[in-house]
Amino acid sequence: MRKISKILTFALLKKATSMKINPNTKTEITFDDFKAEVLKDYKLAVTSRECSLLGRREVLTGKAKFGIFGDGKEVPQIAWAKAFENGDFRSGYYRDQTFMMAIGQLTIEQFFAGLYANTDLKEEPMSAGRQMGGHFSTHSLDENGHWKNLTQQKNSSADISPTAGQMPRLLGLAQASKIYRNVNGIDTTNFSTKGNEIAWGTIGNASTSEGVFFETINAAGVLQVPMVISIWDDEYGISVHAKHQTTKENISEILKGFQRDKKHKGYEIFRVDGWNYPELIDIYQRAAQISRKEHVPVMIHVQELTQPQGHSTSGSHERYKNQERLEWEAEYDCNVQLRKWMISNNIATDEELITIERGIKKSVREGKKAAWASFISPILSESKETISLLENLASSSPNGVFITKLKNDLVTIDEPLRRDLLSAARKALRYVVSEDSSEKIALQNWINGYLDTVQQKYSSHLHSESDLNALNQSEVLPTYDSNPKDVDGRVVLRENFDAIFNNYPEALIFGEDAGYIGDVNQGLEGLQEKYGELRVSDTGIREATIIGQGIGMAMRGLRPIAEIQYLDYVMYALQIMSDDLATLQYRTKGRQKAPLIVRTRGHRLEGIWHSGSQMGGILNLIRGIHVLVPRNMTKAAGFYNTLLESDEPALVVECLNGYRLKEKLPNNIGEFRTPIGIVETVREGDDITLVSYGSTLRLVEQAAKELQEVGIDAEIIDVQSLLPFDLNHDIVKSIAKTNRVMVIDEDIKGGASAYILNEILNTQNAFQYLDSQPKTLAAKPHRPAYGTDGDYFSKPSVEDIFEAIYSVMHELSPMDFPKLR
Ligand SMILES: Cc1ncc(C[n+]2csc(CCOP(=O)(O)OP(=O)(O)O)c2C)c(N)n1
Ligand SMILES: [Mg+2]
Repeated sequence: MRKISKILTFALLKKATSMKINPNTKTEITFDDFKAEVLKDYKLAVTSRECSLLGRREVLTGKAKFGIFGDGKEVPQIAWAKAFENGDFRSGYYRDQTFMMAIGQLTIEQFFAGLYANTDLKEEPMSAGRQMGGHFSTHSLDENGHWKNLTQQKNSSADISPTAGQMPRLLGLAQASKIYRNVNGIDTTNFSTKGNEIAWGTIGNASTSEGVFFETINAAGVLQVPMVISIWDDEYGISVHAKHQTTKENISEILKGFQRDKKHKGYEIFRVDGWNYPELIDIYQRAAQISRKEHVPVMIHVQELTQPQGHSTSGSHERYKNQERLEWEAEYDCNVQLRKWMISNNIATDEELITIERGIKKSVREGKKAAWASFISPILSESKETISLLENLASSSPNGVFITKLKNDLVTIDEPLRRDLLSAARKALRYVVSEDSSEKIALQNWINGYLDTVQQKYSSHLHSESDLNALNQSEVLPTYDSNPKDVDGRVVLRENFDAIFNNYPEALIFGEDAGYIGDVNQGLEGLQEKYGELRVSDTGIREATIIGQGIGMAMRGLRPIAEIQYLDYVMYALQIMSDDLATLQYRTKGRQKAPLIVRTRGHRLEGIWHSGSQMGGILNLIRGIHVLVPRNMTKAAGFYNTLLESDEPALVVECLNGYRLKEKLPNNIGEFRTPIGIVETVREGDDITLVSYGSTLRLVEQAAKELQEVGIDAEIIDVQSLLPFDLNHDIVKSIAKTNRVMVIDEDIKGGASAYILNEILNTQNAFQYLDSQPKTLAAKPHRPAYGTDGDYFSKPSVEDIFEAIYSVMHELSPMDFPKLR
């Protein structure tokens, strides 16, 4: 009875809040109301379970490719959903289908549409078939890519598959509430009601072994943000038992030190059995209250959960769970326990529940059928079209029998995929390659049109397609007084950041040493004092969660600038940039965005870990994020100004050795904008085109001066923006004039220089203009050694650049340019 009275208290509260009555007002509710609420919960638990069971069958019979489901975790998710309010955010993983159903964001049909990979966003709103089922999201953006009002809906950030990858972002989603509550002047309309929103995380027990889990837990404790993390503990991570995963086999036990006490801020930690419905409801209510009101992080360790069908469709758990465990799981299955509890508390009889369960089985089957029909029917009608085109072609071609065979093969496929249609149509064209007919033209047109449409279903939205995308931002040149001041480069940056924080109340910057001392190179000097510790902040040394803070806050309408102290340490953050930030627009088909600016500094300085230029790796891994490599601080400041007007994420690499170099101070600070994807010709010449970027560019400029002295006239192009690359194809225009090209950088050979050369040769078709072999000049394959000589013998020097270019000219004209050595 104690437990029931807690539930009644909860139900009272819920009624009171949903009726917008002061929750303190006592409102009588009847046992019938209470019963109805529990029955509703049970129905949802059974519906979700039926989806899992039927989902698995859909995979085993071949209709879907892979399935990973939320069976065995239904009841805690229902308890959680009761505490989840409008404006709140989820950052979770593939077990959360019941929760998504409970907040009204996943229907039976949508569940199956996800399994079938329906590419229609209306049918499959999670990712339009881009992600495997079980990866959930809600729409933060409308069809134009503009913010919806997130305070009036229940939100889920889009899941990713890497275990614990949801954790860094969770931190930022929670921190946004803290910013909205405490920073004045931000327009909160679409994003926050006084910072009352909780960011709710979920993670599997085994995934807590990941480094980013611990990093996030620590950071949220330090930051004191409204984050509630639920650990779904079923003792396993696929086949690997907790004894191999977690010290003492118990995550909340070992995290006890995070518990807050009278002297220290920290976490509130709860432990609860996942089959205990009343207890779960009580704990989730308490967790929400603490976190929402006090902005205290909460951890809920939900133990004794099960996996009725094993981990996923790719194996059976009987292989690694013993009989005793399997029997225990059958008994402590949370749905089974809820059912028992209902009967013993006179909420329903066994017979009533059997009737309910039967009804649910039927409706899930119907939902599944409807989902399949809406998946297959457009393809069937496209298939009819293909078949008729092939029939027409066959009847008009001497090779008709072969085409008819292709057509007949297609006809025999009852449930064709688009690949089947295209494959047949494209093969058929080969039989009529030397024929002329209107039927052939019709098929060609159909293939081209179909490819255009279908390709988009898979390839759109790598970047923002809204009117705010970065490429829509036009250039504004810096302007200068007649006698401009020469200042250190870092002063240009600092003045510009000052203007940014002044102009954009929602902008904030954080990173190691970014706060109190104003970053290691003083680009933020004095700005914490001016804008406060919440907007210009120091963080712990934890690159992955610095990025996570940025992703989460950007997803809630803020404009974070996450600082990674040195380019070399982007490596710690690269996984989350690659898996989460870079894929966000793509994996939601443009329904979520995180316009995060990642600021870092790199290239030549000293030693292995302070002069990295691992651009090739970065370029390969973060497609979806713009990669900008300004040659000086004015260019860098211009990039920040452009990015803040756009809705896209970017990595800006400032030149580490450029902060003390003199630059003229523009008089339109905060306003000038460096365009993205546009190269700049910094020196004109006729003999060879030199393509470079960042710190190396200064060396190339020096070499060009020296080359001029021996009669070689080099044109220099600063790429500035590696991703996107030279959208106007200006480099090929230069090569058309010089007929020679060399790409020079300080990455290893085969890294960014190879990427650049590929763009020049394959995208810009420069080969037709070349009179000499196109060349790259890059660094040695080892890491750069320390010291001036270390640099000289590791990366291209002015002499290396000079000689490389000279030797191209020597090959061309040995008489004019005799061998140097
Ligand atoms: C980084 C990474 N490593 C490995 C995997 C493969 N994998 C997927 S789920 C999983 C087990 C996760 O177990 P747990 O966190 O306990 O969640 P559960 O599935 O038990 O709910 C593994 C190893 C992955 N997705 N990501
Ligand atoms: Mg597990």
